[in-house]
Amino acid sequence: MTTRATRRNQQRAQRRSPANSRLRAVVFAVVAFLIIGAGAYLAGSVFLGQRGGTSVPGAMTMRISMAGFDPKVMTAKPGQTLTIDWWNTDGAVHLEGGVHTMVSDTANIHESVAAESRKTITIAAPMKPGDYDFWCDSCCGGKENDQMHGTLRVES
Ligand SMILES: [Cu+2]
Repeated sequence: MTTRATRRNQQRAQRRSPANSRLRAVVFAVVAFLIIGAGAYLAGSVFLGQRGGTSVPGAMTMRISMAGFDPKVMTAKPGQTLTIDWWNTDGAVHLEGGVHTMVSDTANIHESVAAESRKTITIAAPMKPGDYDFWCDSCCGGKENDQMHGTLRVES
C-alpha cells in the first residue's frame, strides 16, 4: 500500500533528479538572459548615449528623453540666436516612435528629433525679456506632463 508519505517522498525524489534540475537551470538561464537582455536594450540608449560634449562651434548641448529636457533651462539675450546640439537618447520602442519635440507658441519654436539621433537646431530668442515655456508634445501627455517642459530664459 502506498501511503501519502511515500508518495510525497517519491515526488520529492523526482523533483531532485539530475535531469529535472538541469532543465530548471537551463530555463532559469534562458529567462535571466531574456530579462537582462531586454533591460540592457532599454537602458542602452540612456547609459550609452552621447554625453555633454559637442563639436558644433558655439552650441549648447541638450539631451531629450522620456525623462525630459536636460538641461531644462536655456538662457539667451534678447534676439540672440541659440545654437543647440540636441540629441534624443530614446529608442524607437518608445511612444511615437521615440520622436521628441520642442514646441513653444510664445517663443515660436517648432522642432523635432528622431529616436536615437542628434541634430543641430537654431532658435531665435524673443526680444522681450522673460521666461518662455517650451515642451515636448509628442509623448507622455505632452504639454500636460510637467516632466516634459523647459524654460527659455531671456535676460536683458
Ligand atoms: Cu518627448
